[in-house]
Amino acid sequence: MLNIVLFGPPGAGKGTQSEKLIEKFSLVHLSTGDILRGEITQGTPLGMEAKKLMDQGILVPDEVVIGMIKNRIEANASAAGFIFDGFPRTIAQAEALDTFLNGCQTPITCMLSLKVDDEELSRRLLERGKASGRPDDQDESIIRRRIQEYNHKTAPVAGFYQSQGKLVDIQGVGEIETIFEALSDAIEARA
Ligand code: B4P
Repeated sequence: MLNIVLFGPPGAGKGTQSEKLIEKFSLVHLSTGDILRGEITQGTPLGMEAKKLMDQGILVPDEVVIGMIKNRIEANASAAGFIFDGFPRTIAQAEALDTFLNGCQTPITCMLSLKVDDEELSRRLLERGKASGRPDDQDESIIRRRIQEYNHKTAPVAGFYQSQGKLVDIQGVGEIETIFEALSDAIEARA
């Protein structure tokens, strides 16, 4: 079973590359950002609470996203594997995921970390914001807040997987297809 964590700052290309990787490796895509936006669209109480934080560029509480991910893994028990996109985003989330997957005897295979500089991230997100209507992509101060949240709470998660020998850095600037090939090679080397 392949369990891949696709990691990187907001706008690094996680969603873009996940779409291609799930097709190539027949994996189930679990994006906490997409799941939360689904809750917002449906107007659920969880979605309403999450929206207040997401619109400001702040992370949603750990217990909310951990519960969502566990439910989705259990609902896809016969999957060939998962791509975790935008999760884990804190050390607490990473520890909870490890405990859960080790209990199922299906540990994380590797973390693929997309490296993109802050200037390029802002450019991509503002560009996406023009078409997507996502409130968190339309304002430079909110984008800066998201990158700050990443540097403060999420970047240390790379060290968590590095200490297990599972971290692989991938250049995230360049042609989408070239980055996809580098990610695919890294997965095949560990499959
Ligand atoms: P996400 O939905 O995960 O948002 P993201 O990080 O901005 O998306 P992503 O990184 O996948 O976008 P992509 O680069 O593919 O999270 C949104 C919010 O939800 C968070 O701020 C937080 O509040 C909350 N949340 C989610 N998960 C959480 C968790 N686990 N814990 C707590 N809170 C959580 O795309 C960006 C743009 O770049 C696209 O337009 C794309 O076309 C473009 N692009 C991609 N690759 C490119 C390339 N190589 N060259 C040029 N452009 C490229």
